[in-house]
Amino acid sequence: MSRILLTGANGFVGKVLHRRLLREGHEVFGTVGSLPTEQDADLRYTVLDICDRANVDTVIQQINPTHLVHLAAISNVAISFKDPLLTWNTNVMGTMNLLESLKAHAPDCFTLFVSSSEVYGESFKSGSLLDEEAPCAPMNPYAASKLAAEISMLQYLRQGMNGVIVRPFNHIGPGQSADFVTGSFAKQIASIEAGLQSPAIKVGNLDASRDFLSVDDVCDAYAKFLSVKDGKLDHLIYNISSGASKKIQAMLDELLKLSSLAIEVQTDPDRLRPSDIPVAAGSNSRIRNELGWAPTTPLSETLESILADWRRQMATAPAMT
Ligand code: A2R
Ligand code: GDD
Repeated sequence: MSRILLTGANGFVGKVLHRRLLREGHEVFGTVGSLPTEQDADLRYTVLDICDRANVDTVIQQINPTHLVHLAAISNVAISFKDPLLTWNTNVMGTMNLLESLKAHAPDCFTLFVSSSEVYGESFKSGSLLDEEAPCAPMNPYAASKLAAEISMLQYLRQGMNGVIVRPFNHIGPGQSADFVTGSFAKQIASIEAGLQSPAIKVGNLDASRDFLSVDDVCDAYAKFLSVKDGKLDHLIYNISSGASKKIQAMLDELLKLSSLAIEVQTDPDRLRPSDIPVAAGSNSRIRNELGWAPTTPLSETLESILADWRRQMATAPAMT
């Protein structure tokens, strides 16, 4: 049994992974920036601001983890454009606080650092499936901060720390915030169906394509990394991707088809970014060959479950005045 420290435990991925690791019989210590107002009864959290080094030291010393899964981050690209300082402080210095603390107090801990496919940035413009050797050329503050955190993590790995860097592509599912594309579209459709919004959906760039995965498949991958014996992996960096990309327009069409209402589509200039990766798709050969991981959830099933979740939430939302 492992003692797993899970940062970002009340985030979208953290909640799914927390339950999954508990089901597998691990001891899991989920940390959160601040306690949620409504807490899931089965999940218990420790408050930890990863930007506060003293707080990090206290928690690492108390828990003495065998594994760290580092999810906590400013995870939204649009927010990173608005607040790059917060993004860098959290994503880079927060990560370094954890690594420094592990080096001092739990040097044998295995760290799974969750980076992002966003680090490839401009390289996606080649239009080909990118593998882990593709050059990294971030196109936004979020991606730049994740790459900086990767570079700092590599120093610790070179100095003998045990761990791995993963680059997940877009992962979606019920529970994801409406700040992300499928959550935004599904929430609006459910609001319209519930009579809470006029029958028009606001969208951003529909021409972009992304490599989408279900959050459950991504959590499967994370669990596989944690179960590798002695943390001995052949590489330091792994993509987590489906290997195919899908247009945002096609995702919208599929979600709209799940509703019987006629809904107008309106471009909202506020949803367009100063720069947006046009097409993102990643090779998953490395993780497939070395860990035997492959995604199994059909995208259509994931979209249905996201919309069903928003319909449930909207059924209890206050009516439009
Ligand atoms: O601050 P909170 O309690 O809302 O927790 C957020 C946490 N977080 C922090 N935790 C500790 N100290 C901080 N200074 C701090 N700042 C943020 O990170 C939140 O629960 C979590 C991120 O959750 P989400 O935004 O829902 O991200 P998601 O989709 O679960 O992504 C997980 C990871 C991230 O590293 C992404 O960049 C990557 O996967 O794609
Ligand atoms: N958020 C949002 N809202 N995006 C929209 C919208 C909208 O209304 N309309 C179109 N888009 C487009 C965005 O311009 C982008 O091209 C695409 O949909 C996906 O946007 P997001 O869902 O916000 O995700 P992301 O690709 O910027 O980043 C996500 O994936 C990364 C992995 O590749 C995040 O989950 C990151 O944390 C993650 O690292």
